[in-house]
Amino acid sequence: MKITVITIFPGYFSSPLSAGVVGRAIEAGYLEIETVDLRDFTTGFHRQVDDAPYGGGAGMVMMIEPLAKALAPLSETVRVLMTPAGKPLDQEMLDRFATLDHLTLVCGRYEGVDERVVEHFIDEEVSVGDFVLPGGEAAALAMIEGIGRLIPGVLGNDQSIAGESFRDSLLAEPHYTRPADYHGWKVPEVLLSGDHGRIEEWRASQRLERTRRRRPDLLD
Ligand code: JCQ
Repeated sequence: MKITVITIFPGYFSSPLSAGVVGRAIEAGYLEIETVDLRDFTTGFHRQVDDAPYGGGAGMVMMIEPLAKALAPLSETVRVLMTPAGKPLDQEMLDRFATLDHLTLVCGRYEGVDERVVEHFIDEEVSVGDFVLPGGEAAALAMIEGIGRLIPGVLGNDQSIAGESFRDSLLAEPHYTRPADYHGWKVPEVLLSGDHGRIEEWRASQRLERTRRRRPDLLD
């Protein structure tokens, strides 16, 4: 799979994408990340990508010309704009994106992008949460990490993907490892019992109870 990222900060992605599961996925050739510097598509000495909004008001708007030039050759890909006004990202969307051959992520910033870019060059607008970032780079990185681990062969153990939070609309159960007693803080007895029926029953009830308390919206 290939992911093209359009950004004014192409260097932003190099260190996080060299680490961990996704770093290995890139090294092993499962995933290719191409960063495109939006300023390469500007004209003029100042390499300007933003301008004042028509109608007045605070802040700046990303101009159509550099984005149009960067996105035109990517019309065969699915083009996603990272924006707080987008559809909230969830595991189902990541599953779908992970099946694509080529995905393009556009990192928005300032007050937003000229709406004509969205109309003519963007397939989907995606948000990683109800908060505002200075730019879409961290949101794109979250997408890349979430997608990368789903590419067949990358994680090795499909069981760990099948059993995780959100896969069945439930939060994960609490986990424990050694020691069984840390200065008096004990691991739940059931996990030491060796009774796998009881253990799975306990885990299922913990997932349900946690979801009820923390994320009742997931149960609706
Ligand atoms: C992405 N959740 C938050 C900020 C405008 C395209 O327009 C804008 C993009 C940004 C950067 O992205 C986010 C974001 N998902 O803030 C303002």
